[in-house]
Amino acid sequence: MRKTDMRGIILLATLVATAGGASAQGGDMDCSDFSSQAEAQAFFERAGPGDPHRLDRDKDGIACETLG
Ligand SMILES: [Ca+2]
Repeated sequence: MRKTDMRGIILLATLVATAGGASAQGGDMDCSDFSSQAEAQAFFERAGPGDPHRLDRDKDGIACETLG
């Protein structure tokens, strides 16, 4: 296999992995989908205003207080 072929395969795999991550973020996320509060908080902040995933039910700006 030529080196250029391998680069194409790696690029394709990267694109597929990126698309998979994007579609996962498109679905509704719950606090139980995160392993830590910091992770949930980062996602909550990236998701933008309006709390579309309802990670901050009491609307104090802190997502998933119940996570450690
Ligand atoms: Ca909260």
